[in-house]
Amino acid sequence: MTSTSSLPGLSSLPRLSSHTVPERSLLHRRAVTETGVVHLGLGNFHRAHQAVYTAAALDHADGPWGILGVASRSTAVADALREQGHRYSVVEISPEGAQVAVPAVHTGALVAAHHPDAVVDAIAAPGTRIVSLTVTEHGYTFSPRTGHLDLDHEGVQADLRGDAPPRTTIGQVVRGLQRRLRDHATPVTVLSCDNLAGNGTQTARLVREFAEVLPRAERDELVHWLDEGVAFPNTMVDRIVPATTDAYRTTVADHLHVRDEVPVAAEPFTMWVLQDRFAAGRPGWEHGGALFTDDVEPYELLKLRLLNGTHSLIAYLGALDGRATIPDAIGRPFVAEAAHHVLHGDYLPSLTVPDDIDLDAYVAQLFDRWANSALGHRTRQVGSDGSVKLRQRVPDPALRQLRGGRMPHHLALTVAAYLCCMAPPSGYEPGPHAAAMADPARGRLREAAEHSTSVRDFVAAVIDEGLLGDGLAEHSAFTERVAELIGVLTRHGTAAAAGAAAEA
Ligand code: CS2
Repeated sequence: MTSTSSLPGLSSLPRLSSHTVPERSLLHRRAVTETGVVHLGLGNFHRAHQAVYTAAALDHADGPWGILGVASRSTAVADALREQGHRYSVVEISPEGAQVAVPAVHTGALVAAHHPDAVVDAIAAPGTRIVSLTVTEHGYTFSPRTGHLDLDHEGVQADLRGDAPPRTTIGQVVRGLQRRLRDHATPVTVLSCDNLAGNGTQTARLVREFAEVLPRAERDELVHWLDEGVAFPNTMVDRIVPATTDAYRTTVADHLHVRDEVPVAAEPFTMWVLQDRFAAGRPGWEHGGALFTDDVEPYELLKLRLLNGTHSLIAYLGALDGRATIPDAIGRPFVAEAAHHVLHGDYLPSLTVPDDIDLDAYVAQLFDRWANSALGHRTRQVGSDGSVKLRQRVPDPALRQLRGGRMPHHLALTVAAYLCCMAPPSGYEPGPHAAAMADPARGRLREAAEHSTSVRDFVAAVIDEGLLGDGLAEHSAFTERVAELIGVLTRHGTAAAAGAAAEA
């Protein structure tokens, strides 16, 4: 979420623009005019990740890789980018200090909710070679229970009716592809850059599921063309990117002597691993350090489980312990210990570590990254949307342990702490950081809690309803363990619950 500045001191500075940006801070110097990428999800992550790799590619060689950024609803970033000639700064924050750079790769910015037709037009434009996505787990409109396209979702239903421009991401992609097929059938790549396991494969499946329920006259040719003309590579993306605050606007002002309303902050670490399956070419992202490989899955699972999965536990325990930020949370010895346990004991056994990864160094680096206090990454940011995030992180490793006869105590603790943040049992006060977490399932979870006669019933109800997919319902011991840990947590506190998970 990016809000605009409230700092009066900055108003006397010139606004960041193509004229005021100091040359030394540009990541590449030649102006990019041709738009080859339509990016859905103009949030901070995209601007600190893909855009920076694209700047490195364009610094190496010119190409038609300008990016049209599409925000879904929020106007703040798109408006500011237009006012700033599509320039913004990336503030790289490490304990040693800040560095500021400007990736000038965007050729346009629009808001889908205001110009829904323009999104379809852009995806269908012959010059578009890549449609990339960072719409968060929540943006894929899959049913948490089945993982399939949620045909009960109002937005999906409206987009399938097709009597108005599409509003969901999958609807926009399919309607854009449909138009593309009708107008010229030039191949294109749809590139998911979200934290979903097999993100390309999942996106291809959701797109196909949408196409398959269209009326027959629209369906057959489109489904065929999805196989022939559209590529959906898998990718692993990694960079910790917090929400923008005034502190980062001040840092930009100090470094560049301009006012940037929409800078993004990011840690120094960045990683991108992609399958090299593009239907219409791609930027030379390897010049920014991206790794191309046929087998992305081991990297994806490594990151999704060790980083994201552990991150969730740190965020929920930390928030319940009154910690506003991830560095504050991991600074609590019992949280750090629980993070070690979940990472080594519950997530690691479910992975094959890629040959080129030095596991000890990777794990040590994760703990350093979480401890980056200058970054101020918030527990409430990582804890938001748990109902869609945990579905990607917890069930597979948990089922693997349970089927092997072992209880994944720290995955149970992750779910227990999440449920305490969302729908606390009466008498337990989870505090402001938990209350600030946004989650589409919060209302549903609260209702389930109100209709349950015990914590055990509540946990059983949410697991049976498919909050974590449909496999865990068979393992009542997991439900029991989550309920027990909620009991310890609400009666004796978060440290005691972590202790109970570790002792078992
Ligand atoms: C975090 C991620 O919010 C979350 O769920 O785990 O956003 C994480 O910071 C990024 O995936 C890091 O690459």
